[in-house]
Amino acid sequence: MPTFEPSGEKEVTRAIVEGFMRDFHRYAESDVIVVGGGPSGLMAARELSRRGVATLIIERNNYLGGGFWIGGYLMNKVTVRAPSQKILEELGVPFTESSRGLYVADGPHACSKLIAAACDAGAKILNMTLIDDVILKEKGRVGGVVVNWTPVSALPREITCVDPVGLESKLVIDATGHDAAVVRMLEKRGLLKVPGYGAMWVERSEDLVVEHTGEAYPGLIVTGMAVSTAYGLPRMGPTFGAMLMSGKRAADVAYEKLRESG
Ligand code: 48F
Repeated sequence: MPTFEPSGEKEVTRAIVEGFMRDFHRYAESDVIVVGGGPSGLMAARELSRRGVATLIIERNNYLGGGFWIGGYLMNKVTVRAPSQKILEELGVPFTESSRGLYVADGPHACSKLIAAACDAGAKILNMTLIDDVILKEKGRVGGVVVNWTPVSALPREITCVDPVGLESKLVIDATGHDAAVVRMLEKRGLLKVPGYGAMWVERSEDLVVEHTGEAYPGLIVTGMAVSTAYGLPRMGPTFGAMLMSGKRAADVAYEKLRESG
């Protein structure tokens, strides 16, 4: 039988508080904030982190992965169309070919590998955290986000008035899926017009989403299904290749912008 070291409750508590505070203090300012930890956001964060970019993922849920855990209709299989199976290979996700150029993998396996890849690359995660607003800096450029604990939003306003806090970054990536939460905040302020996503058409939507991935507003890059909402592009259903590729593209665009600005 193992004999455990004699750390007690207070040491456990201090370890958690100190670890959290160290990260929170450090990431009050990052190079890039990725809002949303689904497939596109995780991919973008992984690609940026592995290039040494300080990247913080903000996720409203306790868990990361968004819609990548399960495929369509609550079934545990996810699909990707060629050439995005190469990303599954890169992540070490097993898959089989279902029909020509269409590949299928287990959702939990694919999702956990992608989360691990983002963490291994050095991305930091702030979960149970909801975006409340954007920070607008010089010339109206997006310069970070305003956040609060997710549970605060579930409490009646009469009994809680918890001010949010601001986290600064050089760039923000909206990876919040169909919600396009950051884009919608700019719309609410009259700064963007958002058509919302169109009807399903998988053959068109994957190419279009990757093609339109990029800066939608100064300081704000859009990736994944948020692209479809932002530009009125067709939705694609339970196929994820474009999410992975769009995440990669968002990272490339962000990296280039960081380099340009020195
Ligand atoms: O929805 P989600 O998986 O977005 P995605 O990366 O991938 C879309 C696919 O899952 C699927 C599809 C195409 O295959 O149609 O839907 O574009 O992940 C979005 C993540 O963002 C979080 C949300 O909980 C999820 O994990 N999120 C959404 N709004 C907020 C947020 C918010 N306001 N603050 C923080 N996180």
